[in-house]
Amino acid sequence: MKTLPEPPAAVPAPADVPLTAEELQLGARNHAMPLEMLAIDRSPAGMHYLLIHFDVPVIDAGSWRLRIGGAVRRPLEFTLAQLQAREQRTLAVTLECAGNGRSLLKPRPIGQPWLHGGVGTAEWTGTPLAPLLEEAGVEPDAVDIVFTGADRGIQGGEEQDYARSLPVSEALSPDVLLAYAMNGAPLPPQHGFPVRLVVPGWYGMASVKWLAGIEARTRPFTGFQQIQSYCYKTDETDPGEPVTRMKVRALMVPPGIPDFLTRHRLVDSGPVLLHGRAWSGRAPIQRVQVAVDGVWSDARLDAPEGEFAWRGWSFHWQAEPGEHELMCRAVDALVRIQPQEPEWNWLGMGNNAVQKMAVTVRTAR
Ligand SMILES: Nc1nc2c(c(=O)[nH]1)N[C@H]1C(S)=C(S)[C@@H](COP(=O)(O)O)O[C@H]1N2
Ligand SMILES: [Mo]
Repeated sequence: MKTLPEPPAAVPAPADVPLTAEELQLGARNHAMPLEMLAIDRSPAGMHYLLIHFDVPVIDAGSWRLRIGGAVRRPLEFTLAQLQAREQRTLAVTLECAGNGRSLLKPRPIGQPWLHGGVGTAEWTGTPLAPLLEEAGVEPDAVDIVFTGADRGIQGGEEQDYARSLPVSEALSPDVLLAYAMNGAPLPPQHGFPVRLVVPGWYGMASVKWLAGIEARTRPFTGFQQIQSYCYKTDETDPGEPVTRMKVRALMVPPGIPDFLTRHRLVDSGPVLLHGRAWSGRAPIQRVQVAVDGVWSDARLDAPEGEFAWRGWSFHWQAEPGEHELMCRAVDALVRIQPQEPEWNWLGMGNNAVQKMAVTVRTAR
């Protein structure tokens, strides 16, 4: 008789090994935003990054219902048309996966193998969640609102629906949306059709896709995606601090042209406009700086385009022939800065270390 394989550990140990086939499989399913798309303010669906834990559920919009229940005075149920008939709001929101930058850590935590591209900004249209919760009448002793997706799978040996919670006070924020459109079109299947949560300022895991149910709870939610994953853990046994809002970060459009395989950049000498985007989930962007060969200068900031969307920046570089290293970093209004080197943690969360890019400058012909 064959013995079954050992169930996977809740969290696989970080490794120094080359990329595994499993990570490649995840990386191919969940694509990054190509960094040249930092040049446009709104990421088209198809360019916006994707993170899908299990399978994309196929949902019939006609029979879909959203249920609001648990510790509420009046459980409610909505059709898509009923949600669309309510107050409508559109917000430009930068979403970033909490694991963005994971594969730049050494040793490498095993999971979705992001480099820098786990980010995007779209215009999300939907109805604010707060009035719905007020109509349902969340009981005063409720502590968490749990959002459950229609996708189901196994992670850390535990079968689960994808589910995340927000503290009641955060769920009642006027900016949290039940979104049914992305960049003016119905949500594509991969981004949560027919309705997803959008929680501006938070790392992406909070914005539950394929929303099926909303439940008020009088005890803290202890689902896998809440307390096992998405925590800053020092090691396997550390419960860690929960991952919440996005840390401050700037990224740069890679200048010049790439080498196909290595993506190493080749730039013509002379004036080069370096540009990119910067964001923080906690406070407005105050400053962006660019370094050429370790010497930092201030970049110019574009006008802000909404409280929750990334901010454009640019910097004029006089490129001299030779090998150079470019870096960029941002500071937010709470004077949070980016670490020069990654801050390692067990699950590879929130790596907002300064982006570094090697470029070869050739004499312009
Ligand atoms: N139901 C459900 N919601 C989900 C996820 C998921 O796997 N299932 N992934 C989360 C994570 S980790 C991120 S980073 C964002 C990604 O949103 P996007 O794919 O629209 O960019 O969705 C979040 N919402
Ligand atoms: Mo994520």
